[in-house]
Amino acid sequence: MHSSALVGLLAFASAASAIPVTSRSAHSSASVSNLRSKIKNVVLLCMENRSVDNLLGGQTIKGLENPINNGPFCNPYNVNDPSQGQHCTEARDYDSVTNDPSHAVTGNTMEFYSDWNPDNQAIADGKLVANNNGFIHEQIHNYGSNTNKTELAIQVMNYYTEDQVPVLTSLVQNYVTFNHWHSDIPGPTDPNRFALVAGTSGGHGSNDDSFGTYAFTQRSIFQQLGETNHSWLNYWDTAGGTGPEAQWFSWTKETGNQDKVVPIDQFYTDAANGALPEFSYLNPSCCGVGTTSMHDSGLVSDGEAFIKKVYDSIRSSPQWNETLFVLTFDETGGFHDHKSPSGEEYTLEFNRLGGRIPTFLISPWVSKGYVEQKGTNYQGNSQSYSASSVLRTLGYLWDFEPFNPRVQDAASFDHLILAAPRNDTPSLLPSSETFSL
Ligand SMILES: *[C@@H]1O[C@H](CO)[C@@H](O)[C@H](O)[C@H]1NC(C)=O
Ligand SMILES: *[C@@H]1O[C@H](CO)[C@@H](O)[C@H](O)[C@H]1NC(C)=O
Ligand SMILES: *[C@@H]1O[C@H](CO)[C@@H](O)[C@H](O)[C@H]1NC(C)=O
Ligand SMILES: CC(=O)N[C@H]1CO[C@H](CO)[C@@H](O)[C@@H]1O
Repeated sequence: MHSSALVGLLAFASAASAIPVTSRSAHSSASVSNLRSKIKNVVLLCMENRSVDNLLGGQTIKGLENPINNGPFCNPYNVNDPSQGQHCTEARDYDSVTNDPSHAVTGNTMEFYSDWNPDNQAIADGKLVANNNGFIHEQIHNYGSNTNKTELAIQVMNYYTEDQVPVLTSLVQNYVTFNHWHSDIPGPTDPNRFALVAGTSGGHGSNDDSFGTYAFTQRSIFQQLGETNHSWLNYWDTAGGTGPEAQWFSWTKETGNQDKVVPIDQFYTDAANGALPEFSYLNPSCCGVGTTSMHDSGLVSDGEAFIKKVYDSIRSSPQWNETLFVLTFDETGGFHDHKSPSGEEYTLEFNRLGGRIPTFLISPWVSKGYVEQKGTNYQGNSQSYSASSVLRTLGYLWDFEPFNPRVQDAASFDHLILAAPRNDTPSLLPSSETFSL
């Protein structure tokens, strides 16, 4: 056979295949040029405070490591006194968890290491490994005096069934779900949201007052795109509660880009009119019943209704055929997850990842019902994904260098973009009903 015919045959075979190429081809010029030729618009939605084992714990798809596939997983009521018993993961959780589990740096440390002050050097040396055993202990420590301890254990250990989260179940079955996507910082909301748009928490480990004041001088994705003539808008739910991240950066104000922070309702009309910018960053509302972020105190079903509304409007948009919708979370919210934060050293320099969070790629250009395992960094090393993976991949799409070594070292997901589009994507997601125990 003539060699060019063989090449043609192979190209056809790979275009027709539903199986994506391995993460070993991430960062390659072929993968990057495929990404650039297929994806023109990216929609990024970051929800609030849920772990993989909590929200996707009942998903039966193969390859996703979670309580229903690999559990049950158990935590003791007291990490220092096994005689107090334990609670194991079960298939039921509340629609709203009012005793917000701790996800501050100290709370996360207890949850992962069963100790508020683990030996940092032993962790750095790999001698002390997280056992993910302290979730109930931390919850009882915070709420135990007046509250039924079994209820507290259920709050952090139990998980949602496929029926309880029909919108997410449909996304799992129709698109790409990551098995190893961790929050960038083992701590709370704002530092993790900062990491998603800037690749760093800028040294911040808590939701301190400096967020929200155009105070940060770090380079953000908004500045990067603005300076290279790529269009962007930060659509936010004006009920507030998360971000809007574009307002955190001094660049936004100094360059007169405050008007790029717009109400979320405009997202739906822009999608319908084929007028979405190249980069749409979406902020859900938070926190409590009636808000959309899936934050513990809100209803998971309200969050599902919001995701459905966003999905349905992108899916019916004239821009659908060129759009990649990335749905992720900021951090684990203090809900149990059995996977250790893979990681480098534990120090307050924030060079260790947090727990696993649900993350999806949604597009006609990704495989159906595919679970992605670990990724690969630019040097070919196996790596967990994290928020920095978004900036790493967007750098390939829109031709910019990683903002810092952490982003440079992140696994990218360009290889998950197919060579041919699918024509079997659901035109609407199912409706979510409110449920109760
Ligand atoms: C998407 O559809 C438009 C309009 O039909 C077309 O011009 C464009 O080439 C398509 N994009 C891709 C990546 O197929
Ligand atoms: C605590 O909660 C559990 C689980 O809901 C329940 O079975 C138990 O009766 C409760 N205990 C008390 C003392 O209310
Ligand atoms: C962006 O657009 C402006 C105005 O058209 C132009 O002067 C500038 O060179 C462009 N910058 C880049 C990086 O393309
Ligand atoms: C929006 C928000 O802040 N959500 C929760 C997640 O984490 C932070 C930090 O601990 C909590 O304050 C919030 O309740």
